[in-house]
Amino acid sequence: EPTPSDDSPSLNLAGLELDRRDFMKAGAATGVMSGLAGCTGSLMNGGQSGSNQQSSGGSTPEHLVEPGEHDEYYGFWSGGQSGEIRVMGIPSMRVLMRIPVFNKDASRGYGYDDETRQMLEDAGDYTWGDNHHPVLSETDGDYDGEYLWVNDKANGRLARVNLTYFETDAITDVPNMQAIHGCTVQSPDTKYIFGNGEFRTPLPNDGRDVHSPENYESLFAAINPETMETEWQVKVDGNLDIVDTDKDGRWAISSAYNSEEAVEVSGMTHDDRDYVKAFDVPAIEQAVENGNYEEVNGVPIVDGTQESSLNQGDNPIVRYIPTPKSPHCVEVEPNGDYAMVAGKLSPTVTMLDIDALDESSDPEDVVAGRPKVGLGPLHTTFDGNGHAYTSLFIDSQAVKWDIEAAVEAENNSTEPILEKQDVHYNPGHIQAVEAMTTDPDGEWLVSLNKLSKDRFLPVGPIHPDNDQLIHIGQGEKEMELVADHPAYPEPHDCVFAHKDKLDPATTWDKSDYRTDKEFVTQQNSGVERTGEQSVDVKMSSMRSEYGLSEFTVKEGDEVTLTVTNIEGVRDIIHGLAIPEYDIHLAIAPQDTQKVTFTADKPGVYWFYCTYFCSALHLEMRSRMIVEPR
Ligand code: CUK
Ligand code: CUA
Repeated sequence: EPTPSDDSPSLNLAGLELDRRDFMKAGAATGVMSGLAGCTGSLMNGGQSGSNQQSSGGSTPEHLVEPGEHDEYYGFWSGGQSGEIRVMGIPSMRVLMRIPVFNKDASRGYGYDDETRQMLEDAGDYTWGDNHHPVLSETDGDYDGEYLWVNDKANGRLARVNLTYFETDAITDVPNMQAIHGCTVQSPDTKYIFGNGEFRTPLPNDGRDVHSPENYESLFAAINPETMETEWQVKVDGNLDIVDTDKDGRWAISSAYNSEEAVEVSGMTHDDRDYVKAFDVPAIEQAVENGNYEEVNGVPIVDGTQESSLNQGDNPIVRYIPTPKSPHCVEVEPNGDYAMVAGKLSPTVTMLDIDALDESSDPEDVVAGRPKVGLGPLHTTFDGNGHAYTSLFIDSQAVKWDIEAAVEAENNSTEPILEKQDVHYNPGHIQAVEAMTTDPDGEWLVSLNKLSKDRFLPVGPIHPDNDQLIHIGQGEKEMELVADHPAYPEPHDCVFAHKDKLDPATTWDKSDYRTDKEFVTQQNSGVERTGEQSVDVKMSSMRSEYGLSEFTVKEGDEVTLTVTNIEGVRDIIHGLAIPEYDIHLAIAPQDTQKVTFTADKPGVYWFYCTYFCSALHLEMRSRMIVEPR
């Protein structure tokens, strides 16, 4: 008997829940705000003050990764408003590393050395980002372990993380887009990274049309994965939300809301329907090639609105498929047959038949199934065995359902719902191992719960999220909750790759240096005055000294300090901190870091190593002497 973490006193699958579904349907159908308020109210306040009704969590033997053993999967978590990516092991749920992306992070020297500081400056010079959707590069529909991309919802940016070095190597500020929300790689071979500009703004957003919301636009962008340049954009009606692609490189399918194009919630929820947008990628490429675009800020923008001439006739570049109001996510299942559109306000998942996009001009033909999964469906993931798992925000559950049974249920009374697992509480994304490939492994699933409420020791009014690990069996009914995991605010999504698909470096290869940096040995450590007020300082670092025991500059000099870690063995990292100069470098074996600063404070500054590297780590320090001018 499921015991949903809900305030409804005796919610059960057969009775009360149906009543509530009907209640919600009535609200959505009539557009009556009181009906919707019952629903969005729950969505906003997280539903209910839940109590811990299921005593689970902790480690089970199958979940335990013994000391010295490795996890089976890498998990990459978005960090939300922290701006970082977190690397975790599955199934241990141990945090293995944090990768700063849109945020400065002294522990890795990110944003402090010249190269990463310049990268952040060039990408708008913001100090934070809001990353939601980490996605992995694919070759032939499988993760190839090369790169990860992630969006910045706050500032309309896209970043790339190099998975050889586990560091951010590119950030692009995508033109004409204020908030990139949905973000995905184009399967099967990562020809593009697609980003959805969620917020509608004037084009360009330079002060024109500020009081004319009817002229605001929401854009879909195709970004080159190598150059990180935006190749083209498509403007559409409504606000774009989440995007996924088919498995053949033809369609990118986006959820969308606010077809009313209102600027307030009441207007955004007025109509009964919204429209999923299916972008016909080759058709858009053709339109660009034919010159059917306007150029704004250097990017070709193709008109994909419903009135556009490119959308008349039998081969529109964007198909508008009606769905229940304000759907949340789109996820394409591993075979590439169906795209699952989670209802959010509707208790259903709308299944779109991807082949039918091409075969029928009647959008209603495209809907292959509408399983009733429960209240507040947000995201769906897959185990590769014909099952889908949908998160239910309001019901606080993960629901397992059978994909083919859901299609058949349209014509007979097949019951596609197999099992419901309580989660704690109010899940957003749900993700199974390798779920975005054409051949997921099944076995593990993580529910990213937005609220943890009573699950952990209280730590003040800002609570962690709760990421829960669920074992998923190969049979019909086998979801088992095995661990709770508090998460720093705030992951939205994650993606898991088998460990064999990655090949991380243990030391740097200097031929991989991204910018022009000299590898400094002990012999060529030294100081060179390059101008009246500029000095080049170069030095090596190894256990347990820097290549220079001191260097002297003059007050006001611009100092360019280049430091190489000449260690050849893994895990011997040297740091370099300069007190009162706000400088910290973290230098991996065979890596070189460079920092440029003005020596504006005369005095003696003991710069020292921050990574505990040897028994003489504490002694690993030298003097920077800044002589008064
Ligand atoms: S998401 Cu961005 S609002 Cu459901 Cu993928 Cu959390
Ligand atoms: Cu080098 Cu501590």
